[in-house]
Amino acid sequence: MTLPAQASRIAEDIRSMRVRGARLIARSAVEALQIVARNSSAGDITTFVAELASAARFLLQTRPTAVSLPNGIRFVMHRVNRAKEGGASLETIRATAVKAAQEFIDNTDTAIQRIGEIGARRIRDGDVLLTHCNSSAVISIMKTAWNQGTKFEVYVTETRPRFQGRITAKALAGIGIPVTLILDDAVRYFMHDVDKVLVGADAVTANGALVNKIGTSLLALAAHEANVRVFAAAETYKFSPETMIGELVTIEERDPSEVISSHELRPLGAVKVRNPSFDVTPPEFIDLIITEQGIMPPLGAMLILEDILGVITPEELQEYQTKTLQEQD
Ligand code: RUB
Repeated sequence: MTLPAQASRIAEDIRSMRVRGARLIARSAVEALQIVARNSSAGDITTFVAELASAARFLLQTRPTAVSLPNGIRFVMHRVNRAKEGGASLETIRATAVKAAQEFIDNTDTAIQRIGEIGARRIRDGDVLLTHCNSSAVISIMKTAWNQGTKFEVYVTETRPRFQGRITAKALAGIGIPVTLILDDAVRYFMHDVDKVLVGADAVTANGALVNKIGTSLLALAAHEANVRVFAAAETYKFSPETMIGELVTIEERDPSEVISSHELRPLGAVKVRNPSFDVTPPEFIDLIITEQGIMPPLGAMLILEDILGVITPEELQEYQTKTLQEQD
């Protein structure tokens, strides 16, 4: 199956990181699915649903770590399959797909707005904050607090190898927030100045561990040592249902050339380069997770997942997961 040009451009943008950050990745993938549903010329329900499922599989392969992506795709496909099983017509199923996609997309906006409002209450006048990489949820919190008149400053790590910290620094400085850009390696050096660490999330696991940009766990370790609180901002669609049954979140490993060019590497001799893009911060190193439903300790992750899935036992989840995979085949 060939994707409509606009949808395959979105997939390529995600793969090449022109579109990045867990929220935008999910939102864009769901938008691509919406385009496929709108443009499909399938003449029957089976072909239509197979086209959507095939596009879903293609989009799922673009980036492996952001759990928001499969969750967004599931959000649409579940509704499509439910409509199909309920005997709906082709046009009703198409409308269901388009509407579900729009609902998810709208939700990505309302969720970070809400996270901004909830998280802003945790920032006090005079705070020194530290963040890593580039998270729209974190920026939403800082922007909301700043617009409410809270005065604070922010250390931003540059976030090697792709320097997303510069995007964050620019966004915050653009609002007027005092920003200091620091080396990733300097977090422990500066940690004694910091009141709170605030980071985003690519995934939250059932036990409350946080998957985020490589270096987050080191930063959390330094914060733990210095008794500095660590907050993670994560919409509930970043919580991973698979981790309820012991699956691990896949950590994306990107091209070594992001770390060092082959031209610079050659003179070093037989040197291997590794470039994992994310790491896992254990729940013990996270104080609170800020979601659009409220603030909770990491161990509350299970409640969010139970709420999302409407399932409690691992057996039920296993059944859910098998069904989901079948639905996408
Ligand atoms: C981005 C990153 C962000 C999370 C959360 O990594 O790790 O902290 O995705 O972002 P990459 P948001 O640049 O490799 O995609 O809050 O915008 O969803």
